Amino acid sequence: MIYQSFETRMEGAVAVVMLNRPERRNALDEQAVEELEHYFSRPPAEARAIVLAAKGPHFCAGLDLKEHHTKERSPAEFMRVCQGWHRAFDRIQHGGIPVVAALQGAVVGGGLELAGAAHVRVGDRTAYFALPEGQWGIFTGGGATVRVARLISPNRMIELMLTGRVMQGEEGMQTGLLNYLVEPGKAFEQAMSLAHKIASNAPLSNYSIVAGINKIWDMSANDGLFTESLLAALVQTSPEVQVRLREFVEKRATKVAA
Ligand code: 1HE
Repeated sequence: MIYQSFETRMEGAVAVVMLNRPERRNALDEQAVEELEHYFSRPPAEARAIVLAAKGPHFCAGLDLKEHHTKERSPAEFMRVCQGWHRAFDRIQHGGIPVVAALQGAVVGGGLELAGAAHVRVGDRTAYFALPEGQWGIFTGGGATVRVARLISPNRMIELMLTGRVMQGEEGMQTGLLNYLVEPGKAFEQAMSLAHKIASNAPLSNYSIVAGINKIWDMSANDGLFTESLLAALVQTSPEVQVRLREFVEKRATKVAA
């Protein structure tokens, strides 16, 4: 399938999804969100990790404000728009394939919600984060109250939204939004390198890591521990474990090194 809002390609076992509307700062219109849902619902069978990146100096300016302005949606219509964003970003977060986001420039509003659905975030020093919805008299609708609040804390999210303050990369690191902060222009390279490393893990381990940990976070401790034991029972007894552990036993495996 050819997508209008992003380009896709494979680099080895890593799939690349590159937002490609830099002239609109990669703002997300309805079509873009539908396309993201379509892609992340059926990523290429050979993909073991996905890098989500964007062309141009900005990762994503969030909701397409021009489309929203033109369409003058009713409450029911916009509720459906939001639920479309939720479906798409749920596919990213819970699809079972690790997603590494490469961020530069504006990562704002729905752009931050999109980045928040990835599992690892690499920002370069041009990246900045904001939730400027208050300025337009709107609210988040792409999952920030759940994902961004969980990443940076509800308290920080409330303050960011009330003041419209912009958070820079260092603060992104301190608050847990970013996993890596790299020099300008280097986010994609770093994200690809991490994705190749991630892709070398056993797929079932990766599935449990990205789909399991977030799901278990929503459960009671009791349910979480039970679910962990079920996941571990499946993963630890899969045939691939025998092969990988034989390498360890026969002293052929790479050691954990400080
Ligand atoms: C857009 C959008 C957009 C740019 N929708 N068209 N998001 C925001 O509040 C971000 C609003 N945008 C900005 O603050 C700035 O555009 C940026 C900081 C992202 C980039 O600034 P700059 O100087 O590089 O570009 P620009 O000149 O402002 O924009 C270039 C073009 O992109 C221009 O169009 P042109 O036809 O005049 O060339 C802009 O109109 C267009 N553009 N951002 C549509 N967002 C599910 S709810 C989610 C809630 C939200 O996401 S609220 C949106 C938050």
